[in-house]
Amino acid sequence: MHEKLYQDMAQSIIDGEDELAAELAKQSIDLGIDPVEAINKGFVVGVNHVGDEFSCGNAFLPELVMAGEAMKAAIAVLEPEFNRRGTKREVLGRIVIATVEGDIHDIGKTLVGTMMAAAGFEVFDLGVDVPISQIVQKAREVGADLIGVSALLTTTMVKQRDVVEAVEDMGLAGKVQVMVGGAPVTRTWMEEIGADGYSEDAIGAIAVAKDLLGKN
Ligand code: B1M
Repeated sequence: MHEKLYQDMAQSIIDGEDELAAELAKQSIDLGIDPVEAINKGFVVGVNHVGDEFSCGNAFLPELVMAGEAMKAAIAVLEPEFNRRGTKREVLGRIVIATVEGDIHDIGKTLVGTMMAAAGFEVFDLGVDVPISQIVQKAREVGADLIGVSALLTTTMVKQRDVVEAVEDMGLAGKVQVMVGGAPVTRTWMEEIGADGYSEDAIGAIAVAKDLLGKN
């Protein structure tokens, strides 16, 4: 069901057509499709294709930029739908979320933040390319339970380790737990750097955060 729509969604990202991507996102809402399905079966297929072509040298930076913009346009349309479908009850916990210093990839991080907010977390999204000290200071300021750090580059993953160390250095260990994610990040990496939680996708991030806070 909806296979053609999912294919069109993927193609709109490959072609970098932001208006079309937004229109297809709207169509999916009108059809009652779960926004998570629309993203995973449609738009993400397209952006992964562009990423693969980029790594083989068949696509270049402008294509990557356009695919990113089209993804953002689609997610902007789907965002209110996450909130509408969310089951907001009591606040489950507070999370400061950011993409680490040196890294400007924001689509996955924003998606994780949006979905966690829809699931009942209070989310402080600091954006991209955020210095470690700023992340940890914000967590202290708002009394966060969790810090969530995203990294999309093998060269910026190491900054996640710096976050874990900064949490310890600032005396927040035991008070603030650190979750890591992003395309190159793995459970092994999480264990290696001593982080508390890892998820490969946004849905999983909600479950991990609930687990860490004993809210499952
Ligand atoms: Co970038 N880029 N990029 N890029 N880019 C990748 C990551 C790359 C894998 C492409 C490739 O070569 N195949 C490659 C990294 C290689 C590596 O390090 N191993 C790469 C590169 C090289 C670069 C540049 C260096 C290119 C250049 O300038 N020569 C440059 C870096 C700039 C910088 O950051 N300093 C760059 C730039 C860009 C754009 C700006 C053009 C654009 C980003 C636009 C934006 O974000 N506004 C872009 C894009 C679009 C990509 C790809 C194609 C797609 C990323 C994306 O948005 N995916 C990407 C290839 C790929 O990943 N397939 C690529 C969709 C998104 C929903 O998934 O972000 O993985 P993702 O998030 C997922 C999960 O990872 C997880 O949940 C999310 C939802 O399911 N998750 C978490 C994420 N954060 C989490 C946190 C959690 C838990 C789960 O807890 C806290």
